[in-house]
Amino acid sequence: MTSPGQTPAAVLQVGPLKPSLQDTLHTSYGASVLPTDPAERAAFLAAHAEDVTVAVTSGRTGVDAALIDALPRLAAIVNFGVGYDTTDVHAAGARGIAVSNTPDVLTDCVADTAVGLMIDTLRGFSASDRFVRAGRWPAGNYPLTRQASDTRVGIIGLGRIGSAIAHRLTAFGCAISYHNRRQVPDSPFTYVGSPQELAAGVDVLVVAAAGGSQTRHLVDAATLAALGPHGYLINVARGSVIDEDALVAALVDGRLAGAGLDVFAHEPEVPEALLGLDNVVLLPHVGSATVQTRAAMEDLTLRNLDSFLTSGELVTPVPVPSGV
Ligand code: 8YV
Repeated sequence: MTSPGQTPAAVLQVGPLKPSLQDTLHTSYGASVLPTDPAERAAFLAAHAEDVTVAVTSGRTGVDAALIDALPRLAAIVNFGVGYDTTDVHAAGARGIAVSNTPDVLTDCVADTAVGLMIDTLRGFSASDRFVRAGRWPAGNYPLTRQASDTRVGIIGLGRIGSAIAHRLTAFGCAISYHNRRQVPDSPFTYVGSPQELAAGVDVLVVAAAGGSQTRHLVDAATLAALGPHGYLINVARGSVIDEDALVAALVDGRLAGAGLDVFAHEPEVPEALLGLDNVVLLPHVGSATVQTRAAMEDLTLRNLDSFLTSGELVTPVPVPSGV
């Protein structure tokens, strides 16, 4: 069904979304779905490109420069997810296209995931669960693990999520330091000038920085070497922030004590070499994946869409570099 005043393809769904969100987009906004097959996509764009004014997407798919180019009347990109690194904000900015995301509503769940991953990785809960299920307990106790409380934790990216992680870990008696694009004014946590320097002084390095070209491989081989054979790496941000090849090599060679990873460089692919390692916890990008948080993200996505369609303003716009 199409709302009055909307052309059939005014709202375009780009990539898969939460099923209830897809249904609402289709039934209440008359949204079309951009085909994935190249020939079908070309035919769709030939017929409807002129009509599309708003694209709704997620961090998984995003709207790239080629698609922005192909949609001459596109005015807004509404992103389900706080991370929008798959959308080309420079191309959007150059055309004056506004972009929104879903900040705040997922902060608690992603921070919970980081802390849970950290404890699981250091204490080996997932691995010891496998140990019990494999019937290995009667043959002897599970090996001793690493205490999580009272560790020194370095956080890369002290934004909303990084700060929520820091506050949680403060209650665990952890000493928190951080590296960020800019030092955070009045932060109770210790600022360190580079990822490598941060890694050298902590037991656990937690990555909570935004993805994208500016943070690509911020955690490189040298930073992993600084973290060292007794150090642990936790990543709830984007796989691109870490040099994944260097990480896999360090874990396989025993140059890192362990890693807890919710995100990967080429999702849903996970490096084969990690699958057999018990000092690594692997999650399928579930940081925000609770019923409550995903409902809140869906609600905020629709509020952005409604607001843009009625007033031309987004509720939670992201900073888009201006083209002029
Ligand atoms: C979602 C996320 O899984 O918000 C983000 O940036 O990574 C997750 O909450 C993702 O956006 C869904 O595509």
